[in-house]
Amino acid sequence: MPRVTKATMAASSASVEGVIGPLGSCLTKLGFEVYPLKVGWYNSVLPPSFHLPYPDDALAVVVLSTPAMFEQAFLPFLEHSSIQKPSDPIDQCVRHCVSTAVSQSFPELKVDVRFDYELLPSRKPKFLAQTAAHVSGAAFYYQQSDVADQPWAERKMFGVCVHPSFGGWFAIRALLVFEDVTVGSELVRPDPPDCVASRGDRIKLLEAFNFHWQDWSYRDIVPGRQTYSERQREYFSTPPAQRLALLRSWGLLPKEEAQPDLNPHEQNQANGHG
Ligand code: B12
Repeated sequence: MPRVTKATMAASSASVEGVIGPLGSCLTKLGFEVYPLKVGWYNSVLPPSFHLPYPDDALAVVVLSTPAMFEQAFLPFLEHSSIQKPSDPIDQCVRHCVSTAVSQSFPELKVDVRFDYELLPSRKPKFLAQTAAHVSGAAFYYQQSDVADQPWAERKMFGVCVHPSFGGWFAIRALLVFEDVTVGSELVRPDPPDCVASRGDRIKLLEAFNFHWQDWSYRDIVPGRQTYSERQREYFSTPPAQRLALLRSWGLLPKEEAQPDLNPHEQNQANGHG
């Protein structure tokens, strides 16, 4: 396992590769992707109430789960770890994978690890996952304002990110901020691939995400290189309260595991973080 210390970080003049390399080598094989960004790119598109409290040139990394995460990380995690009540099993797996990768690769660095489901005391999300994915170049965030002559009158439409390889078959899981790592002009802000370019397709995407998200058609707005397996689809289409029973029926949990309390995102939607 490659380890990065403050000393090696200084020697490599805090290279982005010095962070992305070790993180990627831990997390890619588990079905995650990692994308670097500068805190300033994120803060510059958000109002102060959502800002990360770090300098503009601090390095951050956004972590996505791809369709492979379910088979490569989640199912093995269930076999080797015991699920802790009350939190969601996928959240526990992601936390385990990301925290292990960070502590093993960067034992001496201060890293602020924020997960998609975590809230601040103000009840705001700890980071806006879609904004982070967009400014890192990982996945274009299609928002209402990206549609000219909107057909929805005054209605608020939630935006959605589309990944160039996985369409909507992915999730945005975590943001890591490397407080000790300052990045200079070597990191250039990439434009995310605009894979839903026409007004008509953007309308179709936002309507699918807002009005029919349960049928998952928004995920197929562009053809994905890989989508969720049958088993993964069955898991995510099962209401969260019944997922432990499903895992038990697959023989992946001992019989006596109790039901989890659900996080607010899941309570509202009864759907989970698929
Ligand atoms: C709260 C929440 C919900 C709430 C409210 C939704 C919302 N968007 O507000 C509810 C419960 C309704 C919900 C539902 C769902 N959600 Co939800 N949800 C979240 C959560 C936790 C926070 C979103 C939030 O509060 N945003 C705050 C608002 C104000 O942000 P905003 O609208 O983006 O506005 C900001 C930007 O516009 C930015 N901005 C301004 N100008 C510019 C310019 C640029 C260029 C950029 C980039 C940004 C930018 O400034 C604004 C803030 O001032 C995120 C995870 C996370 N931590 O971010 C997941 C998340 C958005 N949800 C997700 C999903 C998939 C869903 C569901 C399909 C259910 C599911 N889990 O399968 C449904 C579908 C939505 C629907 N039709 O109801 C995914 C979306 C993935 C994607 N591909 O985009 C996320 C990212 C979770 C994840 N782990 O991947 N969700």
